[in-house]
Amino acid sequence: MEAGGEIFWYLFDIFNFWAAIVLFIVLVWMFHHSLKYRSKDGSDNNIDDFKPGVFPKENDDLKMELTWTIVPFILIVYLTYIAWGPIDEMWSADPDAHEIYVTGNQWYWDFDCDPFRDTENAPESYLSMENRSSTVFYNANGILICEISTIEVEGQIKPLLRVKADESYGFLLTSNDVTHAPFFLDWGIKEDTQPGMETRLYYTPSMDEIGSSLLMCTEYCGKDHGYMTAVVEVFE
Ligand SMILES: [Cu+2]
Repeated sequence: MEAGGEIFWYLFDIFNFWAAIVLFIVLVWMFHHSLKYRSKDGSDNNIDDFKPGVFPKENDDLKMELTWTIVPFILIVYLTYIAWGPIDEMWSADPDAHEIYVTGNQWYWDFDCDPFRDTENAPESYLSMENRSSTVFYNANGILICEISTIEVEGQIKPLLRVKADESYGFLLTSNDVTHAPFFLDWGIKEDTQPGMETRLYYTPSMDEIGSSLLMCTEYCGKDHGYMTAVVEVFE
């Protein structure tokens, strides 16, 4: 399974590309100057006659100062701008997404597959469904979309959330006590959960992400924060 999704790898490549270019320029500059301006044995090593605390005005170069201020500034603004891409993607509401409720508690996660749990105007056909449940959801064609159970991880029972590849999901997040933050480790997305407030996260797991991965709490929430994990499984 390849973690992170398409947009993550796109950013990873661009950041590496610019990091390599900046590193190359810095190294060439550094070695060139280290060798070119090296003092020779026996030569006067204060050839420019520098005095402590006095800036040598004749060495001033406004053009150069502006260049090394403006060029990195433009690069940083550009990288910051494209880094918003994943945030934009995971916050873009998809009206057709299957909704899954996620509630943080000290110190466990509650998942709920019932897409109309908190909605009074759920369609009549849905409310009358016999097999309506908070732990399993089938779409109108009877295809399994969401399933919640438990799994044993290193001797502890953890929640297991199963979702289908290539289906769009909207995670509706809240908390019953303090701030938590589910981090879908292999999808590279996370968002805070707040008591009395609903936050959202949208994601479509791909076929490349079939398999199990970890969900961790990434907002320190007390004694057992480190054990506040769950398993997320993407199936075909
Ligand atoms: Cu926590």
